[in-house]
Amino acid sequence: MHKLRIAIIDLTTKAPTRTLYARVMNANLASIMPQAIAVWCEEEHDVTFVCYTGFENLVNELPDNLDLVFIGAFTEAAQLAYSLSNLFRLNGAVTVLGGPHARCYPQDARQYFDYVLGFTDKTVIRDVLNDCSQHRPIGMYLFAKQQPTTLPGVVERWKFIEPTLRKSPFIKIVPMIGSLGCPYTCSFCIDSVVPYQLLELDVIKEDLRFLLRKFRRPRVGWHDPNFGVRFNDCMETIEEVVPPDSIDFIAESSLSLLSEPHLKRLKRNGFKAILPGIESWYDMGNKSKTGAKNGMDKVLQVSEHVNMILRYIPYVQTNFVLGLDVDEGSEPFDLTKRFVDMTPGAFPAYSLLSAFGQAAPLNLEYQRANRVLPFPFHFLDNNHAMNVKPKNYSWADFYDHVIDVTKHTYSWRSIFNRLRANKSTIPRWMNVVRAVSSEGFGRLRYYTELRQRLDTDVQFRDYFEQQTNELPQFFVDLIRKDLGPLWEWLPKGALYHDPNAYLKSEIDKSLKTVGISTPLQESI
Ligand code: B12
Ligand code: SF4
Repeated sequence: MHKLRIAIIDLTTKAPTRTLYARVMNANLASIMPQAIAVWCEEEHDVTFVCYTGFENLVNELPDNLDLVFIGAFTEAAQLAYSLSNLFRLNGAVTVLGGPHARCYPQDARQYFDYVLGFTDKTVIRDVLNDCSQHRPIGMYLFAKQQPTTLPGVVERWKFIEPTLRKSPFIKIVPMIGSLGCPYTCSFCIDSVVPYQLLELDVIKEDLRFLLRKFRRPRVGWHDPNFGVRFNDCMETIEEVVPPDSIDFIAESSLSLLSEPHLKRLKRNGFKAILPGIESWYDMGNKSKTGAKNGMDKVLQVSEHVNMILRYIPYVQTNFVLGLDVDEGSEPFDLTKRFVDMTPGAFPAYSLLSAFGQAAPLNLEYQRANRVLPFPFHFLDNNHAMNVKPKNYSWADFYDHVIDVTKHTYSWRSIFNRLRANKSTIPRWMNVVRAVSSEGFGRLRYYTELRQRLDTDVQFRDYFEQQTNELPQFFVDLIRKDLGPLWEWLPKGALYHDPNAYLKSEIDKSLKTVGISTPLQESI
């Protein structure tokens, strides 16, 4: 096989940007897989790797005679990825999409890429490299049967991590991963059906030793879907090679794993930020270790628990999902407000219920009930659109409640309470910045605008009520503005997708197993 000229692009943002927050943070959102794929490709080919943070001019940064371009994208970056694929294909390259968007919406992505990859291991990548040919108009969908059992560690990925972190002026977070999948089964989550597996502990040890040599005080962000499921194994690994509290660690973990003895050990080992998911006051009791407790009882228990976590870990972000089917009336929102008041040190992060294509089996239920709206992918970042019609609220009611809880959370009173409750400098000011930036004040402005339009803009309301599929001009204008010069490369039709593609592909699969040929056979 001749040497291929390969580009690998990791999209950490959905559009070009110039904001200060993006300058400071976007390089810290880099994914592990694009770096891993770069390691695998470089064994035999020429690789140019770019982590796109919204500031780069990709045409200038990449060679112009590329054979193959890999793009890693979240769904929010799908329109950006489609534009880039179009541009590279016109310049003669073959294109490959991987990452959350490819896993969730393969049917749609195949229209714009030659290959779309689901679970990806070295064999899948080798298959792409060996074939490396155009597949148009419909790309090939390739996937491994399961998550990879091994991934290149920091030492091997360093060549790609270093230039990425150079883009971040102050905070530099090295991405690491110790496990894949999750033993819990939260119905809305992409990992609810992926078996838990620990990755090689020896690789992790070697990586941690390496980072201690590279930095005076390294910062590591664990990308495990749920860090610490095999708690003793993870902590023993760290304790064996890292002197107490000499690396700052950040991790997403569930409340059920954060008992007081575990927190003492996390503190001793330098864990500085933890992001537990609370999700709902009426559901997911096993995850938060609240069992059958619901409503105010759960608020009391979780608040006490989070306040205890804050005695050991300086930065805590609590994650909530708004609009779940178990929610009804103002109570869930009022309870969240109570929680914010009772737990002033934690930063609450809200996600609007989103059905990311075929991420979770639960999405089939939404699609069967015709509750999934075709909002362009660009808005599917858990905030700019909720693509599942709420079960127990009208849209206007729902947004009234969302505005209410957002106002309360980012009020000056709550900002001040958070500032007072936190003692360390970075957490204190990080919380203030997040509240007054696009995340707090910005979202409030955006939700207020949506809410007003629901009253005043007929086309807008009809779209939300599924009376029309024609995208309101408001959304088209936002995407055009965000994409800037890349709008020109957005393929025709790429603002629209079939919100029920997952359901159709499942029906097709079941028809195939009984031997009936249907016009849907070309879909996955
Ligand atoms: C760690 C994590 C983060 C971290 C790190 C992000 C990062 N860049 O990797 C942080 C906290 C920064 C983060 C932020 C966000 N996240 Co997040 N995050 C996760 C989490 C928990 C684990 C993902 C992970 O790394 N898994 C380990 C890797 C190895 O496995 P994998 O993701 O399954 O990837 C496999 C394949 O997809 C493929 N692959 C992956 N990438 C690539 C790239 C290429 C080029 C190729 C070929 C293949 C490939 O190979 C892997 C092995 O099989 C998942 C939930 C979950 N349980 O998976 C959510 C998840 C990915 N996040 C999600 C979202 C929505 C977000 C945010 C938009 C949230 C927000 N509102 O800010 C931001 C976006 C950040 C950004 N643009 O970079 C969604 C994505 C849904 C979607 N379709 O887009 C998920 C699925 C959670 C959910 N809601 O269900 N996240
Ligand atoms: S605990 Fe977290 S990672 Fe595990 S299934 Fe639930 S939401 Fe997903």
